[in-house]
Amino acid sequence: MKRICRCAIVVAGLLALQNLPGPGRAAAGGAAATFSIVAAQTPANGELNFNGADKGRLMITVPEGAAVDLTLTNKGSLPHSLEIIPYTKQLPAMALATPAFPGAVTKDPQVGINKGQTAVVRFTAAKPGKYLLICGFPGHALLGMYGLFEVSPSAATKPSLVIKQ
Ligand SMILES: [Cu+2]
Repeated sequence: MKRICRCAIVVAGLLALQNLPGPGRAAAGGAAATFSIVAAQTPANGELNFNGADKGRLMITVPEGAAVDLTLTNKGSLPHSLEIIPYTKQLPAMALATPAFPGAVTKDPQVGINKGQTAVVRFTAAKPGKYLLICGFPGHALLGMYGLFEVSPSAATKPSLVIKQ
């Protein structure tokens, strides 16, 4: 019985720790939104897809203030990258110089990462609204390598990643 009680205290303590602000977490207590993004997961759209989805069919939603953590893995034969940019119907020819949020871009997005490589992007979703998640390698977003990224004004929104068929 004593043993069980001690375990319960440890578990409660760990749960409390998870809610504390720390590296990669919003100081304001924003939810952690962690997603795995795979460039060229399938051959769809000439491999220009994220998690198999092209042309805005991948949709990520996070609450305002979320500490977003995106891990990009490249399974394709071409270089790929990831950048969050403000929503636009005029897809850019390549990565923008400045992402929508500080840190919301992989290193050297116009060069990208190669097959088998991984890059992590961490940022705070500080402003509600609609954004695009694009591949910044020249030509890829224009050819359909982009998804939608939405920041909900409601802190109660659960982070989600949906692929529209
Ligand atoms: Cu790409």
